[in-house]
Amino acid sequence: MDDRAISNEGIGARALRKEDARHLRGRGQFAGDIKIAGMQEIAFVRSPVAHALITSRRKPVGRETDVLFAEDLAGVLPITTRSSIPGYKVSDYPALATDRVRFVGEIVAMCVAPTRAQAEDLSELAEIEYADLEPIVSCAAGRRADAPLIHERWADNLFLSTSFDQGMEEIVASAPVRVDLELSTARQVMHPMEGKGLVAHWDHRAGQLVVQTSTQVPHMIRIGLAECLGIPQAMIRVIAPDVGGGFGYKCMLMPEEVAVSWLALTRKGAFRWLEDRREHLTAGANARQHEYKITAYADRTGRLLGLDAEVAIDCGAYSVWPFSACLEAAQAGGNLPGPYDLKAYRCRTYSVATNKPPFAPYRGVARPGVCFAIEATIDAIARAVGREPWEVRLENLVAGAAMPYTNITGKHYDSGDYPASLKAVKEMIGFDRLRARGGRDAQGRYLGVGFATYTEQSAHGTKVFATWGLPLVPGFDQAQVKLTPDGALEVRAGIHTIGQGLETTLAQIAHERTGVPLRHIRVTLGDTALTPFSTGAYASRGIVMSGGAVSVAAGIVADRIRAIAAHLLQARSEDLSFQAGRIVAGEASVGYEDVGRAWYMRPDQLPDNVDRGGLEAVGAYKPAVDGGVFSYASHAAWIAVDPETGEVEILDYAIVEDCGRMVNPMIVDGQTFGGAAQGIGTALFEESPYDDNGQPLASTLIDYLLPGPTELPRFRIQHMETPSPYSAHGLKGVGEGGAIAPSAAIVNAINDALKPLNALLGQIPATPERILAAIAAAKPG
Ligand code: MCN
Ligand code: SMO
Repeated sequence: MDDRAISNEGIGARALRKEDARHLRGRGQFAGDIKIAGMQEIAFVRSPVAHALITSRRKPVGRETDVLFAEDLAGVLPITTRSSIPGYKVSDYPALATDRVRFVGEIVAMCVAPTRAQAEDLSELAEIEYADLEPIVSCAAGRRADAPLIHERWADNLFLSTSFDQGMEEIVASAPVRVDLELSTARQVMHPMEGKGLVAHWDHRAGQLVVQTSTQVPHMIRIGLAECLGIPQAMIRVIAPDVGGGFGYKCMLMPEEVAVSWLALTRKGAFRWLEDRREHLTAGANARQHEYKITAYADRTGRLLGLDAEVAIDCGAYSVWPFSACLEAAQAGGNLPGPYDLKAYRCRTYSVATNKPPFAPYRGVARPGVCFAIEATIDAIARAVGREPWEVRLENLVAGAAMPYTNITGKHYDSGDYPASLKAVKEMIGFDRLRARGGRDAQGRYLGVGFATYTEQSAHGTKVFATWGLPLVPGFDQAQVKLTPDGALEVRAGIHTIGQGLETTLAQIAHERTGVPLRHIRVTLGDTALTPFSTGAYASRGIVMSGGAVSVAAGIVADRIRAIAAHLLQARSEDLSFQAGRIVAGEASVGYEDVGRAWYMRPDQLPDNVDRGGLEAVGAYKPAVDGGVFSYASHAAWIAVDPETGEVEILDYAIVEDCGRMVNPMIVDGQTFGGAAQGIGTALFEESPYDDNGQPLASTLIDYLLPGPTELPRFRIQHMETPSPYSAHGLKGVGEGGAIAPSAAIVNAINDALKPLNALLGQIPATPERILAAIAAAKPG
């Protein structure tokens, strides 16, 4: 592959984002902006109780066709997520609850009216009676031997339990240092700026159900909808309009999508549902809630010898499609060893069904919890052996010289220098100066520094998903590139831009291969009728997978451009270069429009030896390794804790990051900062608690604290750029990374600050209450 940078618009350019022009002016088109004549709006009746039998339901008299119950949706199949892992239990997730509800917020009825307000009024008139069942609201309750069953056909409340054991026995007997930790992370909701929403209508001309849905994965949604509705995929067109953030929330098929699509299909009309913030907070899929019991073994210098862990995930009531309730635990078990060189590891995971909304992947998928857990463990070992945490961390990290390195859970770390990133971030935060400064500030606040290093697996292959039990999630992508008759370039890819900038970065890659100026490249994404297949934008796969596919397709078109230009210039095609928007041979040059005109309008003048493939090509791509390519970063936080109020202030935050070659360093910065902002939410603020009856306690943004600009530090970032040997252009993903480390770095910093008080925090978010409780519980040193 020709990788020479040919201009300042290609790979590596800080190009302005193409999508910003419309978004900054409020001219984007989101699901809420779509208007179709005669379109009706939907409101859902949702269960007010966590676990109950539905004993009766009655429609308001005269409005029977506008209020729909499960029995009305004849022939619609429940969302069923299968897994190839033995022991996994399938949960049938109905679009509308049939005879039983399993979480507060589960849909019981669908109401249709000309406006949302009228639909909501209607929803008050449906009469539904429930007979309460005992709710399960924690992992511990779900795992009790006498626990009531959430899915009556299951033998227990576990979606799955797994175990891994390699080399521990010897270590347990002989290790000189042992530390024990219990850690937990809160349940969270994802809060994209735009909630979920969709418009479904019947297109009479095409004879197709058209579903315009705010999604990260349009082609996957078509597969899932076809399955649930029992119609051929070709009868469905899924279009992703502008998407105001997804973060994982929009990478699954939702019951609302099935129900509203069914309406459009059967009534041949247009219908819309827009999630409101309260629905998102109380009924939307949840994320993050983990519990860890960890015992780590080390030598007297802090060298990690073995790790023994138990992880329980509060998975909610149903598996989401296609990722299942078990992806989180699979990722947790596989990633807990982190960036460290570990020779012995035991891990049991429990994916527990509870009476809460289903559990979905959220930016970082398990790794924010896992990073918090392993990094707290490293700091605990450092305390046990009396050394600085960064030193112990540094000595345990996989060394640069060991790359590529296959870790104990089989992850193939492809390239990079993890210790170098830690050393760099330690410099950047000014560690020695901060230590010399002492542990209190003028107001009496305790000061602390914390570090965290992680790997971010990106662009996982088909086998990786299969190992996680998900044979339906393939690891490859396709893209189409076409030179128009007037010399512009059209790029089409089935992935979608959800805020992460692919409209721009895919164009940069196409420019890199063809030399067509960026302003003449138009990128169309996320429409099953217009774009080749892609599984979509998730798992930090976009730039590697879709970028790779665009590179392949653009490479094919570039070769054909050269062949035609060579004829026009009477030069050898190897002697041509792309310069300043033209195709150049020595002193002579032609424009892309000359090539377009020659191929499309005057084929009679082209000699027979010119490639007949045309100026349009589909490229398919998967990286040279199936296990994904690994980005990594080290974060450092400097914080102050007020021992009177328990309040934390982030005084400085530094990141040293390596995602291989960066296509657009400005976007990589933005991705990392945005992720880190969400990570800070996880670390300090966000929590979706449930009471003993399974009622959600955070139903407004007053209860659920999202960090805003005033809570966020001015992030500082440095990049390392180690190209992956296994991906096109050496690219690695970066979309999730920023969110992974903040909890770890910040809680390590809090515990560093509170060391003089002997207080230790093992639960996030690190709210003032929890910090004061940790101080109160501290044993005098
Ligand atoms: N990029 C780059 N050079 C690299 C790597 C990435 O320029 N070497 C840029 C690309 O524009 C790419 C973006 O950074 O699109 C993110 O990279 P990648 O890791 O390939 O992630 P995806 O494109 O697959 O996007 C999904 C990813 C995930 S999984 C979540 S969750 C997430 C994230 O991206 N959700 C986001 N970032 C988000 N950003 C916004 N604004 N909104 C979301 O919902
Ligand atoms: S949670 Mo990201 O969509 O993989």
